[in-house]
Amino acid sequence: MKQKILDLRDQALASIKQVKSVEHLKELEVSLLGKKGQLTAMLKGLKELSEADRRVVGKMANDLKQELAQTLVEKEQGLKRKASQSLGQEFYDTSLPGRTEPYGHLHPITQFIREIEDTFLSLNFEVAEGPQIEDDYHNFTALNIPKDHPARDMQDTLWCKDIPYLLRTHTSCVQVRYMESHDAPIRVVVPGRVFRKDDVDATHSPMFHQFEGIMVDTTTNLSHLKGILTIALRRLVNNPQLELRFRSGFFPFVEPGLEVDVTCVGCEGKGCNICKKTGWLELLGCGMVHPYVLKTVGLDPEKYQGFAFGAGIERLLMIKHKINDIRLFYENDPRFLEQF
Ligand code: FA5
Repeated sequence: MKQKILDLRDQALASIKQVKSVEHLKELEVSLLGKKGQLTAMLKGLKELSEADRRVVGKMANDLKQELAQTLVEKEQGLKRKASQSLGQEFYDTSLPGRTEPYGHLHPITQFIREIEDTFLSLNFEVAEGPQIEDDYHNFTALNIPKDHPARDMQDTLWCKDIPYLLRTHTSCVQVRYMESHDAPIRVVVPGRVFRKDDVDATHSPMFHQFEGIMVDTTTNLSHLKGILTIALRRLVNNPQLELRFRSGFFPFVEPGLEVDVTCVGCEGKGCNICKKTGWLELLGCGMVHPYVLKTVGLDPEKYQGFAFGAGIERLLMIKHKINDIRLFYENDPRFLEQF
């Protein structure tokens, strides 16, 4: 019996080695290990042996059964691998549904900058941009904020190390650059990134975006400023009833100067943490361009006058979509971004 098992092992392993297709392998498996297979027949014959022989021979037969089963599995994998290699490519199932990549889209701030540009283009403004790394002259001095003037403290500045440049604290420096290189009449809007050493909270970030508007002509006046701002802001937040509050404010580069607030998104004007209990959110600074600035850029203040404004883009988007924390714009959480 022992010899028979050894013979069967030699013959089975040799046959498995010679098989060339999975179909033949399956037939061989049945003839060896199936219900009527050779090894199964041998196992049935064990009962005729003495108990001592049965233990030894039984173990040999069971070991062989395991060895053959393992060899058959490996042979099958080898045959399949060879078949797919001979096709010259990995096997793939053409009936599976196709995989699609998730689509990306523009960040909500970029989308909104484009809406701002479209809105002002439709009001006959041009779009301009300027450098984010600025010099002291364009960010401060030309805007009537000389060195050591306390108004410099209104915008805590990030200065470059060892070189006389700074990260622009507002987009107003592009007013100066634009007027230096263009004659009146001027109508231009300037969206862009600005930087301040501000602490972070629900409505403040050290990096944020502003859009600056400037219009200069011989008769441009405050009523034009109020009209243009009201039309543009209502259109941008998609709310024809948006309430604007104009109150006086100080900026050295405008005279008179104004600040514009809109109803708080968090509480609809009742007072909450976002608006520091005032019911209003500060949105922008504006006013009539100071004669000093006009003179500095080479425009005659006796002939020309104009308005300028500078608004926080994130603040306006927060108002539009009732977003109560500015930090959401910078965290890049897809659950937030996918809503735009
Ligand atoms: C200015 O930056 C002036 N350059 C605006 C101006 C332009 C006045 C032209 C007159 C004529 P202010 O510092 O107030 O002003 O900032 C303007 C707006 O930017 C604010 O009303 C607010 O909406 C937004 N803002 C200011 N600081 C932050 C901040 N840290 N995070 C987010 N938004 C801010």
